[in-house]
Amino acid sequence: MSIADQTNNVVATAIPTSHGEVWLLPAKSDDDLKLKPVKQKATGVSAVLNSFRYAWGEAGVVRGTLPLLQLNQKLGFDCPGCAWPDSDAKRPTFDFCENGAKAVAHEADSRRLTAEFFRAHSVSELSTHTDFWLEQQGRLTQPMVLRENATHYEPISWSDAYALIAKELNSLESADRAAFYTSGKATNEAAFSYQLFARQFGTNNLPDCSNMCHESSGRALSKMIGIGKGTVKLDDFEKAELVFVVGQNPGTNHPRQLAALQQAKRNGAKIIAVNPLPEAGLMGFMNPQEALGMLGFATELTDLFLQVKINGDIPLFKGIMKQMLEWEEADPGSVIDWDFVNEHAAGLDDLCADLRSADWDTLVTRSGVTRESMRQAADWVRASERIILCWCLGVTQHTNGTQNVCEMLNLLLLRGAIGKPGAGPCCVRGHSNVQGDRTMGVWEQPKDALLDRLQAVFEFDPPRKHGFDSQRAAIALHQGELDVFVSLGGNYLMALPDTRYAAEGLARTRLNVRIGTKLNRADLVAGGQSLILPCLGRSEQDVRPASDGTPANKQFTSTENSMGVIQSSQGKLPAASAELRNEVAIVCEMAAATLGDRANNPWQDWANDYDLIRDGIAAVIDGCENYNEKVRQPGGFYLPNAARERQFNTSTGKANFTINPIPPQTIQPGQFAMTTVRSHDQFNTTIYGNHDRYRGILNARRVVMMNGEDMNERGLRSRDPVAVTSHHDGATRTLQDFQVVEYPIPRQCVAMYFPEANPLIPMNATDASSNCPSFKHTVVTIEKC
Ligand SMILES: Nc1nc2c(c(=O)[nH]1)N[C@H]1C(S)=C(S)[C@@H](COP(=O)(O)OP(=O)(O)OC[C@H]3O[C@@H](n4cnc5c(=O)[nH]c(N)nc54)[C@H](O)[C@@H]3O)O[C@H]1N2
Ligand SMILES: Nc1nc2c(c(=O)[nH]1)N[C@H]1C(S)=C(S)[C@@H](COP(=O)(O)OP(=O)(O)OC[C@H]3O[C@@H](n4cnc5c(=O)[nH]c(N)nc54)[C@H](O)[C@@H]3O)O[C@H]1N2
Ligand SMILES: [Mo]
Repeated sequence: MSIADQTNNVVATAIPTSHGEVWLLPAKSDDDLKLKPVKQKATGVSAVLNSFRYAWGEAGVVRGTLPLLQLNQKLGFDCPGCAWPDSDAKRPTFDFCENGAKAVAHEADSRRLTAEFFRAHSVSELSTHTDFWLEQQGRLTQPMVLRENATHYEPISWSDAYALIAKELNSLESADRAAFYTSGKATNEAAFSYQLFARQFGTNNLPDCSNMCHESSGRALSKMIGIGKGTVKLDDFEKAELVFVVGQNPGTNHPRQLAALQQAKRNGAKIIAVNPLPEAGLMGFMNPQEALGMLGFATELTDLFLQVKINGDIPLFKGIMKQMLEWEEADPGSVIDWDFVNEHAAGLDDLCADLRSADWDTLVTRSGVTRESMRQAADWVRASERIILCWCLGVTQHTNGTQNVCEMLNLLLLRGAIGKPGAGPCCVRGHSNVQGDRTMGVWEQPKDALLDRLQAVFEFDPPRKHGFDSQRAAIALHQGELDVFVSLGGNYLMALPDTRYAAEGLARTRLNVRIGTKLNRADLVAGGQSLILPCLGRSEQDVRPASDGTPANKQFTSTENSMGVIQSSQGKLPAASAELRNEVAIVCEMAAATLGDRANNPWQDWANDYDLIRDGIAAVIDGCENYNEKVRQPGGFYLPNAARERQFNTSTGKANFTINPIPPQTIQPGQFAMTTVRSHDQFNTTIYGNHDRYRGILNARRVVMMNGEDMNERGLRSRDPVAVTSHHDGATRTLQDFQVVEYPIPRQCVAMYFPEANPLIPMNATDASSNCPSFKHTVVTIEKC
């Protein structure tokens, strides 16, 4: 099939590279869509069965069960799934969820990608398969190289691979012509070593996945409470009176959070969910840890479901606060926590003026939520001292993502709901160590304090110029400003907006390097040369050579969860291949080969003894003093968090209220706001299967979820084939061959799956403050085809 046959008004199907034509979406859709009713509750016995079915299917009974029992245990290993914390107290034997089990089984996979496999399939041929198929081929087993103009990957030794990287990096005319991407699974030791290596090499080009994820949360929290993290701990859920869950699908993406919500509920808390979709996990929950759950009795979770329109969160929260202000003005002292506000907060007058000037009709139409529902929410807020606010991507991935978070935080501050038991912001992170990577210095905009410490400890001049984040690196690649692109894990290509643009950029480098466990499409879109460096997974033993060369040095790593707890993680399974190395060792060996005696730390020793790296962390990172000792405590330790103690290290020394305007109306009649979501069978770009069980969408991912009345107006029925066209800044992008599915979503809103929808998302629609791409709001039109 040639490109010309397929590109007829369709974006991102295939691009030419020096290694052949590379498909960005599978050439043909083989979906056999089945629809079932949308589920009203999450987990229960089917989830447990699914965990084991999946684990045994991919990994075999022994290799599949063993790691499940080690998961999230003190002295076990940290789940490579999400960043939800573990209990500080005793942990249940089965402390994992269906999707954590899938992540582990995916890693414990018994299939292997050997040199024969790469000999048998050209890069171009591999690219005709789905992302699901690519990862299904098994674990990478040895370093592979795609040489200049070659069509196939071939084996390369570790030392030759490092020599190639060193040669390319050291021949760059400027260190800023290289970029070092991090995906949030990287452990603290890997992340600390990686940022140090990049900076010793001479650049702050350290884009990371959090640029596309919670960057908006970090910006908002820093501005308002002086720390870019949430403040609640797990046991705060037991004490809360009211919990908001905004723009989040915990039943799929953070299933263990449901147990915390259930506990809150049993202790009398009310739960308010804010989402355009009635997600199963928000509505009801059957705890698989409990016999009752096994028998099928669900706890109803949500007391009030506020079905906002896509990007209707600011008008909604403004409405709730406007109502609160009206009550406060009628009965002073009855709503606002004046003790907190007078002592700890700044800027209330401006917020009040903003709320007074907001117009009720606009708030209601723009949010899609009735005034009665806003009044109900306001009433519960007024009646609660202890309020927790949880949120995730539904609010952060907008052009006004930072303001979305700010507006919600205003509500917490009005009630003084921070820095006391049972209250505060709970920024629910994504990747299992995305928070830790930032703590360790992976940031393209480092603070001077961090660079000063690196300078003092490692005796070099760190670059001071800020580097590229994920979106800016994509633009730099496209403009030919980057020659070497290194990825510590992840799938930068498919994670970015505008897949075609991203691919064209990546194909312009001289060298791409990716450290990973499995093959993905990012390995197929290569510039001049490409290296795949295979690494161990979290669940696997890591034995490094001792000083006499014998393999005796058992290593462990550490991670930080969503609530600022750092703990150790040590795998128990035998390595998938004897050739595999931990990504920590790979980073250190890359640094040793590239920097030679330009670095004052012994990189090769660091590669074999991670205690040395942890000594470096202790010397540089705040709160990590005595890191080696503290991280060995069972259950780990909490990082300091001043906002938790009501000390706000902001510009005013207080918690700052902020003003956040209602976003401009962008959807014209006939258009839709399109959001992208994860299905129940994926971890980001890793697709485990084609079912989205809770949403009742089976066997297919190329779908568009749409309101029934919108479908009737267009004469559409479920399963009809449609083309979706996005509109931004005068440019259009079209995807054909999708199927429409009737779904209980607000009118003029549609949802599609990430990453299939990414070719539609413009690269230049980002948040003004965080630069996070607008993955949750793209203007589209939909035509029957
Ligand atoms: N099993 C599994 N676990 C995961 C992941 C995974 O892919 N699979 N990914 C991990 C990562 S990296 C992350 S960052 C997290 C992601 O966790 P989530 O943020 O839960 O992930 P999404 O599927 O993107 O879901 C976004 C939610 O926001 C809602 N939403 C969409 N637009 C809007 C809006 O405008 N306003 C509001 N209020 N809501 C909106 C959607 O309906 C959906 O429920 O999960 C982590 N955990
Ligand atoms: N449209 C749309 N786009 C989005 C989003 C969205 O909601 N909508 N979400 C964004 C978000 S929140 C994120 S975090 C990004 C995700 O972006 P990334 O973090 O870049 O992508 P992942 O899909 O998590 O990476 C999967 C790959 O990681 C590798 N891997 C797995 N385990 C390991 C390991 O232990 N070590 C190493 N070195 N590699 C490993 C495997 O090779 C696998 O193929 O996508 C972003 N893109
Ligand atoms: Mo994420």
